[in-house]
Amino acid sequence: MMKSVTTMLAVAALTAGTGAAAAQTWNMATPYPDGNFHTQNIKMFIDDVEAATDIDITLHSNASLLKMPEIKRGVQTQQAQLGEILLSAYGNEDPLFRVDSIPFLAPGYVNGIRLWHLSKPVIEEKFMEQGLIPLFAVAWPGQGIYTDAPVESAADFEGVKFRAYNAATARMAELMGAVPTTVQAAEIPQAFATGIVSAMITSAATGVDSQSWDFANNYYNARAMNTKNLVFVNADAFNALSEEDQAAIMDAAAEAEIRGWLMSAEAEAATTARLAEEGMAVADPPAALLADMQAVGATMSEEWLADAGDEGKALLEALNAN
Ligand code: PCA
Repeated sequence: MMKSVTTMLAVAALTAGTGAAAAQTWNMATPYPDGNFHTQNIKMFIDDVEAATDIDITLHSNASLLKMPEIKRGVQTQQAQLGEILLSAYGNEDPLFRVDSIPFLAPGYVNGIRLWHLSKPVIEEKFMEQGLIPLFAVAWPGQGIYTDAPVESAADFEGVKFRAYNAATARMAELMGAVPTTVQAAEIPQAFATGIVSAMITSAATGVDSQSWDFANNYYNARAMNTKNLVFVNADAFNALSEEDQAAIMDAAAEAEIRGWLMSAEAEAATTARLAEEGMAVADPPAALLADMQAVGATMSEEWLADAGDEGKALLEALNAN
């Protein structure tokens, strides 16, 4: 008697386990806080996927499961099935991953979308080779400079401890005469409070996330570049899904990409206004600083081309063709 009940339960468990619609739980690791527009967009993506499939997705935002530099590896090893990264922070793996962080190469959303579409096939291929499938990419708002005291040109950054978030912003700081230190977004307030850095380049959105008015008086809205976040899924986890579930994820991703860029543009306006409301002096960069940053951008484009070879040359030619 006992035995047959056990057998029945075992059979039931096996049947449930092999059913295509079996509920499963996925984890998603992201680096940025809940109030950030990227995270809000990702929550809507998760809602869409959960509504269309039997997958339950637990979101671990604000680097709570994995720190940003660990997220790509964490998804490869299925510590999380889904992840979000700042693509350019992985720029040492491949020059194409960091092309969106070269100041003034493709500034603004329209250029940013062009650059994404032109670079996407190569980036996709490189992720696929690593067992990862890119789902969608969303740009940050334009990148500007935060300082405590007013500045006029790059000369004012000589020796200044400057917060960088990837190799490109570190190189930019260096070419401006500053001393870069890499600090993750979640650690910006502490880095300023403890004097590890006293200036940075980032978006108004990250300025609001880090309450930059507590440690900086000036925001120079240079709109130098719109570096992107990429959301991706572990390929084995994805390929194990039914075709319907795979299609539902791809549909939700396509929507999230379009919605995300619109949310980014809205966040750019709203968060720039918020910095001013909180008492920061928000202005365009002074002409001398802008010219210096553009010169730095031109140097970095050349350096990037030397690294990126024919693939890079073809990309920039396509970007500059009208
Ligand atoms: N925020 C991220 C990357 C670019 C941005 O606007 C950061 O500062 O880390």
